[in-house]
Amino acid sequence: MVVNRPQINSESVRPLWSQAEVRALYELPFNDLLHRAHNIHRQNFDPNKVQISRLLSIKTGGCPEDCGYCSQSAHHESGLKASKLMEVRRVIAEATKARDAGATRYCMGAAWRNPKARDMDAVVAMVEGVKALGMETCMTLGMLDLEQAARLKQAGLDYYNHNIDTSERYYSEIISTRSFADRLETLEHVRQSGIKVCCGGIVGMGEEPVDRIDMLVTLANLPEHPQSVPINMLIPIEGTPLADAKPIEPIEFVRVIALARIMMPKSHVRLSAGRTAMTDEMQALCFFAGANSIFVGDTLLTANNPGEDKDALLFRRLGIEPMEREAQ
Ligand code: SAM
Ligand code: DTB
Ligand code: SF4
Repeated sequence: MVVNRPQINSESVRPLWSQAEVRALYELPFNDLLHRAHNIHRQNFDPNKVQISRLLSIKTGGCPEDCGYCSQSAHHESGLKASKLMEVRRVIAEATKARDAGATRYCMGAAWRNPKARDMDAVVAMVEGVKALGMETCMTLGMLDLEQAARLKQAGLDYYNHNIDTSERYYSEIISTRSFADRLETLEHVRQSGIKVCCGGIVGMGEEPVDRIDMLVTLANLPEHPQSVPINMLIPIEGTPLADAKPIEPIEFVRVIALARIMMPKSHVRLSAGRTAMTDEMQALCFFAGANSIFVGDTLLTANNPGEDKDALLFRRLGIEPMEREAQ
């Protein structure tokens, strides 16, 4: 079956994706979908290079939001101990270790609904300090107003991570303390301030294929494609409402990666949370389908991640090399 690209929307230089068109892609025979995704991947990237990011939780737990998947929400009994904002010099010391181990991007995450005015000086000092190490910087701090986004841009922040997580339809099943529209608003502030957008979502939260498709349609139809698109596979956390969610079937997960690659050809597609539950073969299929970024290290923010030894071995077996840092 041939799936044609839609007409160019008169208001946009970029064709907009329709639900029907993406569904047709999603339902292609697996080999046809992968062939298509891999060709697009090769046209835009070196297929044997994967970008390496490292995460640090700079403020853990006690979050006022009620995201049903998250260990850090104060609404759930996950057993996680909450902590205060980390000291700037500790953050720089951790980033130095990550740089020396080969990471080119450092992502700092805080369990906040939004940063308070009193937090901004420390957060800005973290961006400046990590930047001075020669790394790309990324932060994920919850909602930002335009002024906060501009301040982070001025400090040298390269990326801001803010996920839409799922479809607009399914969003209220997962989170009740904010709306899908709130998410889009912060993304607009980030874009307006000139910071690159890192935006993706989670699959395996009991959603239907239509929700995965709608999520990707929203991402790919944003005014600009997010430069980075993290696709997380739910890590079920005990004590959270999604602890027993039905896992996504591995082949379905690879299909989501392939769609993200086809729909956002020049974006980095990150194989994010959930790799400890994936076989090497599943990850290899994801790289073939167009994933070209991962988080390394034993821990993500609070949950486990394959250690660096395991990833180094996987890269060797697949002939994959770390991608150099982008020219600034
Ligand atoms: N508080 C900020 C926010 O929500 O934007 C930043 C940190 S938050 C933990 C970053 C992202 O991690 C979430 O948007 C979600 O996509 C992902 N995430 C959190 N818990 C997860 C889990 N258990 N499994 C998979 N992804 C998860
Ligand atoms: C993203 O999309 N995934 C990362 C990063 N952005 C901040 C976070 C994954 C978190 C996994 C659960 C945890 O470690 O608590
Ligand atoms: Fe808070 Fe972010 Fe976790 Fe939601 S995902 S509970 S906003 S830390």
